[in-house]
Amino acid sequence: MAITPAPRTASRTAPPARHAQGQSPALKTTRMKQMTERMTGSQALIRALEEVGVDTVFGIPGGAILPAYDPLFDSQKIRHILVRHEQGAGHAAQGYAQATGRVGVCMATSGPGATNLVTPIADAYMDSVPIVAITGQVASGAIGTDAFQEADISGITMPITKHNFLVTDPSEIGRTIAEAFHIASTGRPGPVLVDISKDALQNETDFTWPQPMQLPGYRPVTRPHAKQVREAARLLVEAKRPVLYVGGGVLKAGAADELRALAELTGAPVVTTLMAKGALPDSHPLHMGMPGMHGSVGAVGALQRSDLLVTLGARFDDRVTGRVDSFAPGAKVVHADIDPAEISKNRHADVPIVGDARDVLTDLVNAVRAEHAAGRKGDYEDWWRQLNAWRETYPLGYDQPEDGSLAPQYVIERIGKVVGPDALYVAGVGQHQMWTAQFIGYENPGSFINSGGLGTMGYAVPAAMGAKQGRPDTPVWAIDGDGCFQMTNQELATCAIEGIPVKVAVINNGNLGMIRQWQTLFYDGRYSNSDLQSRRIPDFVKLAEAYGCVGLRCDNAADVDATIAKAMEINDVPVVIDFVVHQDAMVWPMVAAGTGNDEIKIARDMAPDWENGD
Ligand SMILES: Cc1ncc(C[n+]2csc(CCOP(=O)(O)OP(=O)(O)O)c2C)c(N)n1
Ligand SMILES: [Mg+2]
Repeated sequence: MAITPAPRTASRTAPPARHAQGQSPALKTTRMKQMTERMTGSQALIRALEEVGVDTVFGIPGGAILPAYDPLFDSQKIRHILVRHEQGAGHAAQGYAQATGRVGVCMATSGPGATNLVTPIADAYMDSVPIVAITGQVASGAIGTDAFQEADISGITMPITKHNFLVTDPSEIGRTIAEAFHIASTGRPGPVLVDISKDALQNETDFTWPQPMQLPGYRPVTRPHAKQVREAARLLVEAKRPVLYVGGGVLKAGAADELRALAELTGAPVVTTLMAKGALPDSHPLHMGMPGMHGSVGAVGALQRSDLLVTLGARFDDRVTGRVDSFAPGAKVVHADIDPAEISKNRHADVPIVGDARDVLTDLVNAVRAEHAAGRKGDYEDWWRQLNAWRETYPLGYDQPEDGSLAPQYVIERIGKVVGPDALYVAGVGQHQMWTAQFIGYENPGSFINSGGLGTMGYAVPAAMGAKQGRPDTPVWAIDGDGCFQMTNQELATCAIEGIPVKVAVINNGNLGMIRQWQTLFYDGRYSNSDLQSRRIPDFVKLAEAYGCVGLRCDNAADVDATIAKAMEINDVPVVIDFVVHQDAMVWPMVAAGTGNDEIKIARDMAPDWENGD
């Protein structure tokens, strides 16, 4: 096999490179002597997981996977974290993967255990997160008979996994694990499911390691085409209004340093999507902010008026483009992505580049240098005059509630300031997620973890647990909504018992706030089923205490900093802060769903004056 991902050295601030596990065991075969030992399929599974470097598995046992839990009990290398719901195991594996750059692992039994993993698997697929999900399956002879706890999980997850396996022969377990980790972590990362029948776990086999992989059709292209890169560099120096449109692929490739080098070399403005926050420090002068539905006017305006989008590891998601037919109408497009299927999927690429973002950026920097050496340099002065005018006229901001109650944006802004940029921030889905993207201030790559593509409520607590398990020395703050928190807060029990001291700031507006915002704007204020009354029930402080955590409450601006500081002092148990905030705060700016980016509003019925600064 010739699948050799370019070895990476982690940059100072980036999470460790993502190939720590599953390093081409096939290649080692030629150099190392194979060892063979007689053992059960279950023992083979645990041994293979140890061999690929797994140190943590999140899961819950059940009948079909039970054989695997027996040798797992003896493993000196793998810590199993017993979660309270399999969805928690899946999101924890995602959080672990996002925080460390390594493959996250979750495990569940057949039927309901496996189907509870469907949401995190779909989430990992949408956000290209490398996880391996291991599920028990009913015995091979019973497959297809509607046996107790049978669900066709490989069929169910076919469209939401990068690849999946059904293993019924114990001799295939080792190789399958090697392949699963390799596929999850190379090329465009993603979830891989390994479903193993109970008899395959119970029966004996000759376990050999290393295992030669059999993936003849799988050869991700990582090296970009030199001619395409030169063409991109030529367009960049000729452009008058270029934008570096940066997506999560840049973070996954550990390419933040290379991005900064390209930005500073060219002087081109940068926008970072929700999945790319921190790829360039928010404070960097070339950073125009986040584009999209709740992006800054400067970032959205930059894309709309651009004459060249240099798209790096981004996928023209509808939340970024708005109506795609009116998106960046005057721009040529350079589109670099590791996944050829992304290129020209939503927007035609004039210059397609298939490759790893880090390699693309390195080559692009060299190609631009060559252009400069030949006397061709971009002149973006007029462009910056316009960009700066937008930035100065329409900074991100918010109003303080008139009744003296707490502004949710203020709480989040203060968490960012008091806790600082070296922490990891994990968000749920809703208004609080958008404010967490807008108001924390990210200075480091990988410091914001959230569910971007699928938008899964309930993501934050278990993902924060996984992130903290992966990076125990880093403070991990979940910023969650009261609605989201009620979906997965049972993992606080896991955190308390397993010694994973996350902080959870519940932005408690009492409502499904994002739903309420849409009902205010588009449904005449008819608040159908969006009022959770969660400032009354449940009592989040008591709930936290019931779970063995410290519970704090804060409902006024004067106490916000002290409450955050108090939470920072507690590091032996998880802390939950119930921030009781105003229910009518809204996320601005906003591009309403189904409209074009030019119709962005900075407040209700208020549009920016685009010509400002011309
Ligand atoms: C699992 C799931 N169900 C429903 C939704 C639709 N949805 C998106 S945001 C939202 C409200 C979230 O409420 P809360 O967690 O309180 O956050 P807030 O918007 O109030 O900050 C809902 C219901 C979703 N994204 N995910
Ligand atoms: Mg809410």
